[in-house]
Amino acid sequence: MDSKRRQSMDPLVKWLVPMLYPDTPTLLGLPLASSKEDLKGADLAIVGAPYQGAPGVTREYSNNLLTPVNIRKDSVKYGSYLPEFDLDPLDELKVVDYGDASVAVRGDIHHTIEAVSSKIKDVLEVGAIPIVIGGTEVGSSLPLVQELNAKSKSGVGCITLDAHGDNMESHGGEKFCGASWINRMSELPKVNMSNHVHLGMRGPRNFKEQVHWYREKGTTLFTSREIKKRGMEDIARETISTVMNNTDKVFMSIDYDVLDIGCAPGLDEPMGISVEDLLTLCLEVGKNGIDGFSIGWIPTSNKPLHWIAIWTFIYLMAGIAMRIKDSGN
Ligand SMILES: [Mn+2]
Repeated sequence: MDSKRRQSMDPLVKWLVPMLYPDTPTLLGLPLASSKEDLKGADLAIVGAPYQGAPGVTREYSNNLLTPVNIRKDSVKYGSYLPEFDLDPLDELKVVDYGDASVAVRGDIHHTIEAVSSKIKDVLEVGAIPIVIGGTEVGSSLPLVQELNAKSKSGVGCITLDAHGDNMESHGGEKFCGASWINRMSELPKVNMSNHVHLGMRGPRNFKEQVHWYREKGTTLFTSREIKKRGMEDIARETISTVMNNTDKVFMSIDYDVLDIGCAPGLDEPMGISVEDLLTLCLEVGKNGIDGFSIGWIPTSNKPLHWIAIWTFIYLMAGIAMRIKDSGN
């Protein structure tokens, strides 16, 4: 199929969008990049990270493996034109779906990181922006920031959104897990934590030591109370200037529990930010330039959360498209 995207209801009704698996379309019906060769000329490329995460921390993990597949399935009802900006980001950007990393050893985090990194490397090599989906952050956001670290000359600016710190030294004896991946990120040579902004942290699943660790390392920490008080536009401005200060790469990772429980059913933290705040940030980050984006953590098969995740990706693309239009390229 040569259509670069779904432009009417027909392809959906007739199931004519490009298929990644027999029952799974590409994200938004984007062209499928089956090989590294197919990535050439792409501005952005989707990489799925089918990783299960560790069991047994009282949450529903059982669908993590399928996060990249489920999000793709729930995406095909959307096009990409946004009336609110009279803009179709896919008029400006070539975006492809590069499929899933082949995580052959289920549950092995080091193998997962290697498999996901290899796909990310391919995307970066052609000068495209990797958009990683799934992986519970340690298997998606961590390999992404590692690869940007390897490419960076002056430093990587990091934007992370999460109700939780995710910065423990280790959890249950595991140094590479969802609760510790930001600690591993801080050890990368091109990551200066004064270029790190952590947004939306709140609530009683965090420990005092985690907040102190962030303060000591120089991270800018915005709790969701502070975001609400100051307003996201102001917070977004400060976030962007902090992560772009003397860096040449910027990356963003979203744990959707940053959202209030009222708009993230199935996730477990009240008092979070709104969907509008999240989308505002994505748009602003896109407008200012980004080198990698990770949709890391959606533990349920809850469709509304998938829809929100797809919107964040579309708003990020809209920001990038506005940037391209403004620069006249
Ligand atoms: Mn979290």
